[in-house]
Amino acid sequence: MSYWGQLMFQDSASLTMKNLVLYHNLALLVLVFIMSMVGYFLVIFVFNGNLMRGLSCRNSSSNELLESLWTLFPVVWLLFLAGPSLKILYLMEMYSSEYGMSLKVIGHQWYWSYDYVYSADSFMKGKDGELEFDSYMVPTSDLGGSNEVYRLLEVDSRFVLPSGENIRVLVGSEDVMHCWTLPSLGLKVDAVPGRLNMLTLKSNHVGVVYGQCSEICGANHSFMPIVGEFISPKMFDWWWLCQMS
Ligand SMILES: [Cu+2]
Repeated sequence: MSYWGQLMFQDSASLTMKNLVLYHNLALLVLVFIMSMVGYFLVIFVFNGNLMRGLSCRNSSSNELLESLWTLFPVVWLLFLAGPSLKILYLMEMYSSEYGMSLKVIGHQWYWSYDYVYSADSFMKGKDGELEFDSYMVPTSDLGGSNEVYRLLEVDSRFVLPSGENIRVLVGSEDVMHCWTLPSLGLKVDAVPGRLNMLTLKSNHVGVVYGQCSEICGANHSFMPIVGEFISPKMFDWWWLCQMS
């Protein structure tokens, strides 16, 4: 995470985030086009002496075709942006009926706790059990001088999930509102006390994802990072067996 890297999106690890990045680029393209056009006409009008004095406008007080066009033009652009936006929104909210497993995420002041819950006919059948742990931030003084670790982002226990599988995530809170956010997966879901928010998570890549609580939740709001590891399903089976034994 270099300085310049922080100005851009993280590399996407899920289809949702890939779509979001593409949509961002599309919207930016439209924005640049409109800004250039408006800027161009602004310069023309400011530096054209005749236009400023109203000399060339004298005989052109109305033009119905032009007026219709500049009314329709923004409508077309808005429709152009609305289409893909609604499609991504639909894809993000789409729930898959086939889950390999469920992960319950509970926000606390100021740490996260993870609880693995299995559905009966999951790919983890026969290895049922329960695993629950808390995930605290590692203080800077305990990080050491390594460049491999990120200050205020590392946690003592990461959640581990299989990549390429549909995972149901249930997010809740025990005290105040938190927000479970993983930018590289395009995920952001509020952790609200008294209710469970459900979402589908699927990482197409193997690797580590980082995130932070995104709801101002108290004094140590900045110190409750989220770190997860996505490993291959086979590796996950081994990991799970190690946790159970
Ligand atoms: Cu929080």
